[in-house]
Parts: sequence; C-alpha cells; structure tokens
Amino acid sequence: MILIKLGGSVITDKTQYRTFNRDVVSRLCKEIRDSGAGAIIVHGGGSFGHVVSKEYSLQNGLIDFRQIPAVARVQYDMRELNLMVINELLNAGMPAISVPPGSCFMMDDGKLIVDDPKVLLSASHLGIMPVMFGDVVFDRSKGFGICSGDQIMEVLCTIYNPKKVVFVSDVDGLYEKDPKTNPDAKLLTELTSELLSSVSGESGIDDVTGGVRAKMEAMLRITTPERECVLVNGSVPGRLYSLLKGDEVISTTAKGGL
Ligand code: IP8
Repeated sequence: MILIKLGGSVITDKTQYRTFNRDVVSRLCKEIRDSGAGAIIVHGGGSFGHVVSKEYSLQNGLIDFRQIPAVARVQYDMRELNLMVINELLNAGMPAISVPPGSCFMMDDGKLIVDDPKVLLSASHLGIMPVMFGDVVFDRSKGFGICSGDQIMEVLCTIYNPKKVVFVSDVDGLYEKDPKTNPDAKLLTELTSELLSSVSGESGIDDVTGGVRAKMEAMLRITTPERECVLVNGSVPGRLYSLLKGDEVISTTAKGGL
C-alpha cells in the first residue's frame, strides 16, 4: 500500500481564498488510478484551510471566543474541499469516502492522539478508500487546534504501515533555498537529517502548520529502513504516475529517519 498526500499547494491556489484546482486534481486522481497502486489519500488545506486559520490564529488553540465562528468556517470550507477531491476520485472510479480527522482523532497540546483506528480499518478492509484531510480538531488541552495533513500522514503510517509514502506538491522537490524567490536554488534529490540543518526553511506563502521545514521533518520521521518518503511535483503531468510505477523521476527522497 502507498500513502499519498495531495498537498494544498497543488490542489488549490494558495494565494486565492477557496480556489480549487479541479483540472489538476482530476488528472492526479487518474494518474493514481492508472498506476494501479493501492493508495490511501490524505490532502492538505491550501487556501480553504490556511487563510481563515491564520487570520484567527486557530493554530494557537482557544484564546478568545471570537475565534469560534472561524472554527466553524474552516471546518465548513475543508469539508467542501474534501468533497470536491472525493468527487474527482469517484469520477476516476475509486470508491472514496470522506473521513474528517475529528471523527476519529482528538489532539492533546497539538499532538494527534489515536485511541481507536477501527473506523479507518473497517473502510479499507472493504476496499473503500478513507480520505482524511488537514482540519480544525478538538484538543484536550487547548480547546481546538489545527491538525495538518502531515500529522495525519504520520499517524496513518502507524496504522497501515505503507511500503512507500508520497507527498505531492507544486515544486520538484526540496531545494536548499525557496526556488520561487531564488531561481538559482539547487534541488536536493536526497534528504537526510544531516542535510536538513543546512536547508533554509523559508516559504513564500503563509502556512499555519509550519511550511517547508515542518514538512521535511515529518518526511524524515516517516522513513524507516524499509520505507522511503518521496516529495514529487504534481503540477507536472505524468510525474506522479511515473513515480508510482517505480520509474526514476525528478523528486526528493527522504531516507534514514530524523
Ligand atoms: O495543509 C492544514 O493542513 P495542511 C489544514 O496539511 C488547515 O497543513 C485547516 C489549515
């Protein structure tokens, strides 16, 4: 089984509130289907999740009750995004269902807690693909918090033990500097914990869940001697398909743990 995260940067336009990249998502769903990889899919928030969350500092938990309408708004926006992703998966012939993370998990001081994976396992045992996403989730100590798609990926690794993990983004992989503001930045084909310290974590877009560095750390934590974790550009047609088929593609592969 391969665990895939469709990042918010590829499924939405992160600079425009609530803008869904339908054509890209439709193509990516077909690439996953055509590869024949048994996949479980998670997706990020992009401009459906991060804009309002940042405006109301939802990542810091409950500070004042003016945040409450924003909690409801972000949950609504994320469900709309999720259903649009699910619709593209169904159109591609994959039996996907929506599983909001708050329906299975809680958080404690920002850490995602898995009490019981039965709901998820019941779906996947029936050949149904549960699709989770970054969202506002209740937190035992902070009232609520932002659960990122990357945290969900880490938790799903413990539940499903996938043989490969793929993060789909809108960049070719990890660069030593942000390639959007530094066109001469060099792509790193391999990521190790030693290299991480020399990489600049800057990111041009506001992101309440930590941006590039947090993603790289999550990718390294996910690796084991048997499991690689790859970051690939989903904006380039065919690249995800080739990667899933086992071809060499432009990407960054995390190895060796954190
Ligand atoms: O895009 C964050 O998920 P991510 C979701 O995977 C929200 O970091 C609601 C901001």
